[in-house]
Amino acid sequence: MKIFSGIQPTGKKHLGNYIGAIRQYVEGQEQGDPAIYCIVDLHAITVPWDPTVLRTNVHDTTAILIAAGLDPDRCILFRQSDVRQHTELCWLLSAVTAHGDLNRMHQFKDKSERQRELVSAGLFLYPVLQAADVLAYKADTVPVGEDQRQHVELMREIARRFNDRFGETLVEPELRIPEVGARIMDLQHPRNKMATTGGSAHGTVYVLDEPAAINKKLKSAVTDSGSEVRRDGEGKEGIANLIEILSVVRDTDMDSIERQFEGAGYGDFKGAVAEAIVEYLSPTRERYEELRPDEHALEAALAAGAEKARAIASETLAEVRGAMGIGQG
Ligand code: AQP
Repeated sequence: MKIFSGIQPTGKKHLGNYIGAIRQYVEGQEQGDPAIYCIVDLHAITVPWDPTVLRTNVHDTTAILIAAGLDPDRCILFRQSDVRQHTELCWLLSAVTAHGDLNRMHQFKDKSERQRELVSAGLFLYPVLQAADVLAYKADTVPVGEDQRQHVELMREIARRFNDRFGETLVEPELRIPEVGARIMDLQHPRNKMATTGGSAHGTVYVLDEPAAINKKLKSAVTDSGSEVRRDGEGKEGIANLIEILSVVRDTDMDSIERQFEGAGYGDFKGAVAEAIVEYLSPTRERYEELRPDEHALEAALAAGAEKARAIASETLAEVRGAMGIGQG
């Protein structure tokens, strides 16, 4: 089974990214043949960016992924812009992508509303580049959080349309969303997902947060005027989110968490969630501190990954170009 997933090089990955995606990447390393993970710097330029910061962020994200458990010898970990087949395939796939489909994408609507100066054509084409990322490797499975469901459905549609028009060439990938933790919510605004852009500072727990910062954010997490630690009922989004987080980080089911905290106050419950998150993230933060200074080693890992990725993607591109009548043939 070929696994593919991409992650943006926003230097500060948050708990939602970790639980929804990075945790699945590490598990996928055992099942993937191969498991391919891409740091998508070309996606990062669809909204305003600083060139120097972007390079730094790629290193930060690489170090976080390795610190979390990705082993560049057991998976293919690379930077998107190092494999030019992604951009070429994006253009080729744009020929079989409906403008109307791109117009319906929730992420485009949300992100374009937030742009003050320029809504770039790149932001509109973001899902086509994402389709190219996955389809270039003929991946069977795409592990992502719930927010990416619509984009994966679109890439399936693009693969189908390509195959109908040019013959069986591309693979329609399956979406893999975790049963628990597919949509971690902002601690201050529990009806909104925890997010890199548009999230609240106190409601977003970062993978690299120190224990004191995590405790403070959990202490001020929004709950409700009730007192019961349970996830169903009017206005329980905040508590439900904390139950879900605790369930993932402790690897226990949500019912037993509700039973354990029956009769306990919200203060004690939040304290337990904070402690569990600190314990969950600390090994990654500590390992990150060791890995991050050696940029040479990070670049070497990315370069080796890009070489392996290029070998696979170039084969697909040759088939796609041939099928479409592009180039010499
Ligand atoms: N709140 C979340 N809960 C569960 N999974 C999540 N993901 C994102 N937010 C949550 C998953 O993380 C992976 C990487 O996402 P990305 O590459 O889009 O990185 P990002 O830009 O840092 O993610 P955000 O927070 O979603 O930022 P915005 O909103 O600015 O784009 C994906 O698999 C995603 O599903």
